[in-house]
Amino acid sequence: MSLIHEKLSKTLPAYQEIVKSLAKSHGDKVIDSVSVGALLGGQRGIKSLLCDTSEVPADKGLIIRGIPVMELVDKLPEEVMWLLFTGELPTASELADLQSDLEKRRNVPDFVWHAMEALPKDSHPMAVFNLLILTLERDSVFRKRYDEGMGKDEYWKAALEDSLNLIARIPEIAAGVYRWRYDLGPRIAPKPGLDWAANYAHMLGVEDKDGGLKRLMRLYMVLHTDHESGNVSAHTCHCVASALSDPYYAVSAGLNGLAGPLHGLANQEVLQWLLDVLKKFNGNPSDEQLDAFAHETLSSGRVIPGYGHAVLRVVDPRFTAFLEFGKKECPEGPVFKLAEQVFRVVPEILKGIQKIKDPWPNVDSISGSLLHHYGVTQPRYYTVMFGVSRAIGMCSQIVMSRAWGEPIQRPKSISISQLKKLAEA
Ligand code: NMX
Ligand code: MLT
Repeated sequence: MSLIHEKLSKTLPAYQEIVKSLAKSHGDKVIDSVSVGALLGGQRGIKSLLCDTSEVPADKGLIIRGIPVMELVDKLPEEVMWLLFTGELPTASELADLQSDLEKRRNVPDFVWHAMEALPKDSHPMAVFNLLILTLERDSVFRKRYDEGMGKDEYWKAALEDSLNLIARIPEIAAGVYRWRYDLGPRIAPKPGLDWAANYAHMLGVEDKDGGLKRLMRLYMVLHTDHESGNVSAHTCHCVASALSDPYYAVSAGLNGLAGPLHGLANQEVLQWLLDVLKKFNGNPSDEQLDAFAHETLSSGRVIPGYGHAVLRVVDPRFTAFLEFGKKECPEGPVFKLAEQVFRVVPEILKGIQKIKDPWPNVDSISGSLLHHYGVTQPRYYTVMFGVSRAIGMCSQIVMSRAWGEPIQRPKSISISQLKKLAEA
């Protein structure tokens, strides 16, 4: 048994007892209410989900298991993975055990590549990536064990098996999509001994002379792992997994939500927007030119991608982490410099628009400028990278939910006329 199994076997069963006793002793206690505005406004702010892996206070941003994300920027994604699953950072031997466990599990079956090669080349990389994750469902341990009649207290163990297999294989799948989609030549095999994120960078096959892409990928994979459970991808994943669909179904479903332009696809939209600016002004613009370009975008009815957030009301700390990385690693890169300039110009414009609640940059406003600097120049691929990392958070949330025994989700809907009646009563 790997150390992560051992550790969770000791800690997870207790959650079910806590939840059972809360339901028994406080089942009728009201912790929130639903206003008409909240119902019509995308359920914003209603406390109706459980998530132990991370939290996102509006005035602070991402905190993973009690640790602010800015304190995790020098960690490896595998360390943050251990933290998400167990609630603690790993010791050196726990980290080594997890890394060797992932290495043993990472062989991608041939049928995955056959499925990829059957698709039209101009498919969106996110559609290809999500579909390939779904093909792995064939080997789901959770589904197999469910069919054999496993008991409820075994659910989290089977979900953990699928999660580890999925996380082990996902960088190779994502890199395979990149090389196939952009005709970059044969797939590149993982390199034994390289850490998870560096191996992903290696398998992309992008020239990485000074190891900058590997350093960026480690940070990128840490920053995107989790963002509590109300965001579209995590929320979707929870809902699907609550029907006891296995982690492959649930993560693939969550990633389909990530592919929307208001969520994870915003990183693609941002880079495209930045490249449009550079093209229009034949290089980096003046602040006045950039201001005019942003106003043009807004007056055409579009959003400024990478700005605003459903929860945050401050600069996203994940943005700050990338900004600091860029200032150190590529301060003169033209796209990075433009992303910095947008940060200086755009919040002032958005602050002047009353309906916008958060004028500040989110993680997507800058990530692509760094990828572009290191030679990953195809914006339509960027959300796949977000997805590789977010799969870790989604899997940790699935395992937690199966451990505390989350039942099938089934909120109640009402019709517009019923809402009108209730509102006017
Ligand atoms: N540019 C223009 N308009 C905006 C922006 C923006 N960046 N942000 C919000 N608004 C508008 C929004 O469209 C809405 O307009 P309307 O009432 O006409 O529909 C109004 O301001 C109120 O929106 P908020 O309550 O401030 O934001 P909400 O919680 O509804 O949405 C986002 C949050 C993130 C969807 C929104 O800020 C947005 O569309 N931002 C740009 C896309 C983006 O960067 N998404 C990535 C989010 C992070 N992620 O990785 O998932
Ligand atoms: C995320 O990382 O999921 C995004 O910032 C969106 C969100 O939290 O709503």
